[in-house]
Amino acid sequence: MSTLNTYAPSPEWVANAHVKGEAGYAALVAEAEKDYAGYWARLARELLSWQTPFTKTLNDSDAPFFKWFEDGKLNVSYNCLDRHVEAGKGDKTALIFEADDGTVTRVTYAELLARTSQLANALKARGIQKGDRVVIYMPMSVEGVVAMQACARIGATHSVVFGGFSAQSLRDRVQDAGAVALICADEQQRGGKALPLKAIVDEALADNSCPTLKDVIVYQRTGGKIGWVEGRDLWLHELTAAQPTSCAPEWVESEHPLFLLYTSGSTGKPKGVQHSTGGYLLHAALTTKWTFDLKDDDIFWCTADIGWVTGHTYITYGPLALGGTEIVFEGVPTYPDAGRFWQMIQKHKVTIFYTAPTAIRSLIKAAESNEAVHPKKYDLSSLRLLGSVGEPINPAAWEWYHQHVGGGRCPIVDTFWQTETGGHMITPLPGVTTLVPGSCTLPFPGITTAIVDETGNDVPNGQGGILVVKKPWPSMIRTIWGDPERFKKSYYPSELKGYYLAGDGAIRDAETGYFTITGRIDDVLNVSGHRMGTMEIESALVSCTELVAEAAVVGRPDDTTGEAICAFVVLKRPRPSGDEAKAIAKQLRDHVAKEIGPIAKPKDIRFGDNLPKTRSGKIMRRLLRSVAKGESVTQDTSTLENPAILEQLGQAY
Ligand code: 6R9
Repeated sequence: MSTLNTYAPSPEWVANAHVKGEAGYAALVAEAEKDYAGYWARLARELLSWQTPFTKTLNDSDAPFFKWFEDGKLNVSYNCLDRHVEAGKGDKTALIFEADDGTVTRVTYAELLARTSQLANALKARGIQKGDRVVIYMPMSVEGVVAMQACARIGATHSVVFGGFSAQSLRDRVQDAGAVALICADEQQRGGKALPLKAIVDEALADNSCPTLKDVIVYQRTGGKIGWVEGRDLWLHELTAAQPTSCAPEWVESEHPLFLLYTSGSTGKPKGVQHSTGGYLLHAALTTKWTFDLKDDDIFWCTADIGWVTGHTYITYGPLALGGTEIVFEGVPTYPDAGRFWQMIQKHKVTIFYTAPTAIRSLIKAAESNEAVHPKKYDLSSLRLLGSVGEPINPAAWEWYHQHVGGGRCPIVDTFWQTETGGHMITPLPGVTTLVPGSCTLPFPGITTAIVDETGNDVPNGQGGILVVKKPWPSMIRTIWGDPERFKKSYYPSELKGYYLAGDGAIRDAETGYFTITGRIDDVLNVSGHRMGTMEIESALVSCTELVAEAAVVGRPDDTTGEAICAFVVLKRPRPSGDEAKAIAKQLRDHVAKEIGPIAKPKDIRFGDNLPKTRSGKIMRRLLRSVAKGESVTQDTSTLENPAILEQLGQAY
């Protein structure tokens, strides 16, 4: 670590942050150590408004199905909207929406509450009630946030599906969740283009493939031409127009499922990660307050999509729970040019900016080849804090972000967390932590992350191992929707002493104890910060039955996207080469895009007459990873049944 720069917080930061200095951090950690439940109970009372106060904090009698604040009742939308209006902040801007074409719309807390209430009333009028599941397939929009808040208001459990997922992926999620309604837009506007959403919904629902689903509610974004199914499809504006702008919130138990969010695991089938109401909202609010140091006059911008967990916690819930002002951006970082982020920070005087390393790396590339989109061409002096999420940030990108975006003055919080954890787990706090580029530093106060070996024993600092969380925490995943056994097996394997298994490897610095994440230890890839299971992509490839006999997918390092997807494919016809191989590779990519979504398209496709296998028939994935990286294979190939295959795999298309 000595070769890297370190950055201590300035005295101003230590003096003014919500958590002040190492002493402030140590006091919180000590409080949590002394009385774990008491610590979280105190924070839950301070940060959230409860309709029925809880008297029990943590129930671990049915571990690993932990319950938090279980006899308390609250409503998330009340906490995010009403209470700020009641406190006289109705005229404060909640959302600053910037459309793809640059048009800006501001929405106050009072307006957001009115719109949420109207949609909540409309959903109730359609018979949707507490516990029903509603799928949301929306672009980045005020309406997307409203849809999530409206579900929360009536106690319906939402499941947002990212707008880049295919009809097949959408259908799987609607079916698995047993959704009764789907809220979508006619189209989404991104990068100057209108892209279909409703047409994909129609395809997903064709042939009555989702019998639980009764209503499709359509937000008119572009006015593009769409198909219409009478008796099923409804315009959002028609449904809400006549609805009253007030709607009594449904008070739900703290453990009531606020949302399901599907994410990739080691098997082919995505898992519906189920989150709670009270515990989730507590950590969303608390981490927004302490990690981002959100204050009343901040302009906060998280660039994630609401289709991912980052958009849930740090757009729809955390900043609103604290009554903050935030940006919601419809477009893409490269339109009309790669200066869009910097231009928007300048225009809206953004103070806190949270994005992904992959975006930073691609904007570095763009800035290096075109001065005009370099951040130095913009006035970014409003910024006071930067954040990173989704994948490890390499020190070079960190330094560039720090110097060129943060002007050397803004701390960077490199936040490690997962869909399953609900909010930040390991992260610097800006008024506390001396930063080291590439390290997510230390656990959030109260979070008990540790590094252990395969049997759950602590490994010493300086030695890598498996990242676990020793104690349950309020915003943890509650179960996998419909599959509690898979929940236990995936996250609480018996050999790990009851610790939560994150699925990442990590190492702690021998001197500082700082954590560095070394990457997934399972078959999950991280491409541009998007999680994808290798098995999912393999199943998509082999579902192209007319062409593909067998497929194996691995990741390899990529300068821009972090990891890139490499597919090894055995065709049902002779191994192609040249133009034919290129054409087939394109066909396969298109097929994967159709099955899962464009984000899952393999970057490299390599064809072989077979895959390298052991004599017992196991695909040698370690070897494939070396081939994908372009390394000369130094591993022992003596167990390889067909060594000649290796040469065939040398060419990537
Ligand atoms: C929030 C989110 C989770 C996986 C996680 C890890 C990787 C996320 C990271 C990071 C290193 C960070 N990851 N943040 N790795 N440093 N700051 O991204 O959730 O989509 O579920 O992905 O992403 O591998 O296990 P999710």
